[in-house]
Amino acid sequence: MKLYYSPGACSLSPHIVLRELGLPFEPVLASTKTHKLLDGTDYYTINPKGYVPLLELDDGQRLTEGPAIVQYLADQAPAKSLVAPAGTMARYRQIEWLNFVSTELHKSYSPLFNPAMPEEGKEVYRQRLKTRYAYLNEQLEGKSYLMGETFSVPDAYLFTVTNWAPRVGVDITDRANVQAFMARVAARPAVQEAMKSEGLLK
Ligand SMILES: N[C@@H](CCC(=O)N[C@@H](CS)C(=O)NCC(=O)O)C(=O)O
Repeated sequence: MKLYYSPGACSLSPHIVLRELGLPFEPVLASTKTHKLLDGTDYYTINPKGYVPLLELDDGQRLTEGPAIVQYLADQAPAKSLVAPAGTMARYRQIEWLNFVSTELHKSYSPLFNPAMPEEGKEVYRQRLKTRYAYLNEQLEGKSYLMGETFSVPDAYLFTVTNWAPRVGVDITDRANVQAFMARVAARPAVQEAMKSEGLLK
C-alpha cells in the first residue's frame, strides 16, 4: 500500500494507524501547497480532490477521506482491535467520534491555516473549537482514550488535529483531560515512529 501524506497534516492519523497495525506501506510525500509529488507529478492526477490522505491499495484502488481510510486499515488487522467489528454498537460509537473529529474539529481548524481568512473569522473558529474541547474534556474524564481504556482509530485522528492547537492560537492548556490524552497518545511507540518519520520529532 501507499499512503500519500504531508508532514503534520491530517494524514498523520492513518500514518499512526498503519504503524500501530504494523502493516507494510510506502509513504509518498504530496505537497498540500504545490499539489505536486517530489518527482513533479501533479497530485490532482492521483487525487482529483487535491488533498491528503490518500491510500493506494496493492490492487491499485485508491481510497480517500481519513475516517474511511482508518477504518479500512484497522479492518485489515482485526486482532489488533483498533476498530470494533462492523455492526456492533462500539463500531457506531467509533464512527460517531470520527465524524465529530472530522466535522467539528478538523474542519474548524482548516480556516485557521487559511491566509485568506480574516482574523475576525479565525476568532469565531477558535471559540467554536474551545467549546468543542470543553465537551471533549468532560468526555475524557476518567478515561485513557475516547472509547475507554483501549486505543482505537478515533484517538489517532483526535491526536492529529489537536496537535495543531498551539500552532493556530487555540488555547486549551486548561483542559487537563485533553492534555493528559495528548501526552498519553504521544508516548505510544507507533506515534513516536510516525512523528519522527514525518520530521515532527527529533
Ligand atoms: N475530507 C478530507 C479532508 C482532508 C484535508 O483537509 N486535507 C488537508 C490537510 S489536513 C489538505 O490536504 N489540504 C490541501 C488541499 O485541500 O488542497 C478528509 O477527511 O480526509
